[in-house]
Amino acid sequence: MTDQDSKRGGGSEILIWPTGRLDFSSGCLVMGILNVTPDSFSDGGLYFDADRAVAHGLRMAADGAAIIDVGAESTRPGSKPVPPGEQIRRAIPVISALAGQIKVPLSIDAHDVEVACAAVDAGASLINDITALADDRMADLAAKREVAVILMHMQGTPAAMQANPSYGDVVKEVLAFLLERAGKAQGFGVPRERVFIDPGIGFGKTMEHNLTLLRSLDRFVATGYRVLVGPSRKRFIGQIAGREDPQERVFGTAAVVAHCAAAGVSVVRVHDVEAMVDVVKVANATGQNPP
Ligand code: HH2
Repeated sequence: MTDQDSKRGGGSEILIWPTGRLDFSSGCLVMGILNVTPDSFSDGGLYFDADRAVAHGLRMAADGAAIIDVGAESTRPGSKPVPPGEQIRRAIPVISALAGQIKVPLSIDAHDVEVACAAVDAGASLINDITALADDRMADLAAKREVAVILMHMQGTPAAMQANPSYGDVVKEVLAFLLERAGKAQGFGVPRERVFIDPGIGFGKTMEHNLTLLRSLDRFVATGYRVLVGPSRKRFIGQIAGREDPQERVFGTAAVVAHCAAAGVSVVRVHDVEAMVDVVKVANATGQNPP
């Protein structure tokens, strides 16, 4: 492991696993968001049609996304669960089509094991689980099917998580939870380097909690696990910049993305791939973790 690796966490610069490959040698990478939903908080309905979703996925790959994260259920504050069968109906045709056309690893944003399993069958190489393997069957699936996992912290459930988020020490509690779940993943047989941890910006967190976590990213990176952060167009950015419309939060998102890259984060999950690929390239070159 080089010095640079230890700063960014996760071990060797190129991660190769049976179902995917990611090259971290230049620093932070961009994950493009593909929401095949009618109601996501910032792009709901735009890619609900499968053909439009596939076209957007191809566009993001051409724009430099290193991973494309397909989600079929909005988890915005106040959202209600979407039945697994409906998520499968939305996501799987899109994953199958993209898997047949591009080499960019695909991830499934799901916490239902049925959905994740169908996505892996269709060609997904990462499972992005906002419940961080709450379901043992998800941990077993990830291990047996040799995919990578993204473990996100959330306090409560999307329906009520923003009602009254409360922590004693937010960084300590989020870190302890993620380390426990990373241990669970490894206990089921997912190799350590295939485990990503994510503080879960906006998931049961006030603006102050989000900012405290973002200011403490070095402590997440220091765990040695690769860190993923999903700040894109989120409400705290709107509150700081005075932008009500999520689509107007692109510059604010860029500031957070540059901060993440400089802090040693391995992957940022974003909507605006073309712009954020530029941001990350420049931040990688000028920040604490130059190529
Ligand atoms: N944020 C969202 C969804 N999935 N996954 C991870 N690992 N980290 C995140 O921060 C994260 C996530 C919410 O954003 P979005 O998908 O744009 O909205 P919606 O849930 O309304 O579809």
